[in-house]
Amino acid sequence: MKIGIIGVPMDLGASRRGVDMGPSAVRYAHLAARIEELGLEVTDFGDIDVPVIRSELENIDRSNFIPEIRDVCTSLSKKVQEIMIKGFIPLVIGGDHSIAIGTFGGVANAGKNVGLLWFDAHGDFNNLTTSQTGNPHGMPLAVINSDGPEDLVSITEGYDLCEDNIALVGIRDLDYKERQRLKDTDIDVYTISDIDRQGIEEILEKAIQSAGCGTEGVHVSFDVDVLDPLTAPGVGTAVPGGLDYREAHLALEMIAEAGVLASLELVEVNPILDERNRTAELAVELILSCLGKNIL
Ligand code: HAR
Ligand code: MN
Ligand code: MN
Ligand code: MN
Repeated sequence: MKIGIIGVPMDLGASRRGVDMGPSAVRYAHLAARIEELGLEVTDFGDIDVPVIRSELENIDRSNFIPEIRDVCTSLSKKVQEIMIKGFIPLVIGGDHSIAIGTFGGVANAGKNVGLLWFDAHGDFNNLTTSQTGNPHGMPLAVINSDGPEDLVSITEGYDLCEDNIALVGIRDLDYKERQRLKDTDIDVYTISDIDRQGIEEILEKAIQSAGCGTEGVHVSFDVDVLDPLTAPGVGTAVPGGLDYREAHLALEMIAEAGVLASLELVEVNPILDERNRTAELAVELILSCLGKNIL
């Protein structure tokens, strides 16, 4: 297995600044060396260029940055597609979750038939009309499912991802309209309360089966805010009551064990809010679990 790292230092899709520093924080937690220790080949392809925007953005509606997000996602999509065709498993490090549009665009264009496993506290299923914040990082799943600003939708267009092959895990914070929109789809939503009742193992079995059914593999998009903020304080948009340390590891270990991983993305690490880089260190550990690290 060859792993190709791509960093996307962009925070233009979120109100809170800082997730643009996520790729550095995760690299400084020894991402590449730790993957090599697993016996895998690693190439770091560096970062996607992201325009530098002045820092005083407090009152600016982030939907104004859709052209910049489109450009970043377009470059990312090309890079992901290119390395995937060369036989790498893309490992994309964000960045806010709007980069998922570019990552998935690349995976989709690389010619593999994949499903999508989305770990998140949020649904990321808004569009410009339903969003209460205008923040594009609350929209990428809707965009991938062909609803949203045309500039962004066009990046994943041409790939027919069936709603049946999308599974969300760990959800606990949906906006009112977003919730109804999700219910009107065939997307499988495994909420945190489903996990409370059935346990993470049973939920992952179902989610992997659901996302992967009839495909050649799954793309995993992991928003670190799916984790409990006590375990992962350095996240863009913290929501109490998330996955604990072992639940998150087990979920990713099960993906590795199922042998279905086509590509992996980890987003929303915010070093400004972190404590001594521990969320980035956890991010590295979780990536290792997803790439097949066993305890024994
Ligand atoms: N649903 C809210 C919104 O649309 C919050 C979205 C927060 N999104 C992320 N990514 N952190 O999951 O604004
Ligand atoms: Mn998200
Ligand atoms: Mn989220
Ligand atoms: Mn399904």
